[in-house]
Amino acid sequence: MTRAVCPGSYDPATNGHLDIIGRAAKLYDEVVVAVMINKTKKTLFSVEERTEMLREVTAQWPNVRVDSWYGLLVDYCRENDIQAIVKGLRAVSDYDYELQMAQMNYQLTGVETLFMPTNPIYSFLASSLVKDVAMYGGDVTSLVPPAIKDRLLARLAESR
Ligand code: COD
Repeated sequence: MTRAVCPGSYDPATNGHLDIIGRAAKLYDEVVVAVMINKTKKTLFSVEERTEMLREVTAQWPNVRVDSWYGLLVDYCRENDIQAIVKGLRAVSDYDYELQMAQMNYQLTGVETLFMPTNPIYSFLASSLVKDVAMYGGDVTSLVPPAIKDRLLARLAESR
């Protein structure tokens, strides 16, 4: 069985993330979306909330499951028999850091990283920008799935 992981913070997941996840789901028997826990990073949504939202918006793909993990990504891959890490690349600026991580992960355990060029319609899209636009009243309808838009607007309203 071929198995890949799409790791990220997903705070929250955007249409750019989902494009990569959906494309990976066509290439592998199983794709695990791993919400990585970074205790030093302040997030708008808790890990449970991010996991729950991802489950909802990836339900369309039967071979995609969502999990969360605290620790090294390579350890998650080893424990879950995952052969490949799939990452989306938005621009050359992503490449420097992604290449460094891919090489470090390969050095640690030999796990491969595959880069998938983003669909150009999402190349400007980042969770941080979506939060910013929503916070100042901009329309994020085309940037995130409807269920995530609703949760985002509700969370921002709570924090006002
Ligand atoms: N289009 C296509 N792909 C996109 C888009 C978009 N618009 N936006 C994001 N992506 C892809 C990118 O591949 C990105 O890597 C991934 O989605 C996740 O994005 P984010 O922003 O949710 O997540 P990041 O960048 O904060 O995630 C970084 C990780 C959590 C993956 C990384 O820090 C990690 O692996 N941490 C675990 C600890 C570890 O192993 N550290 C050592 C690393 S060598």
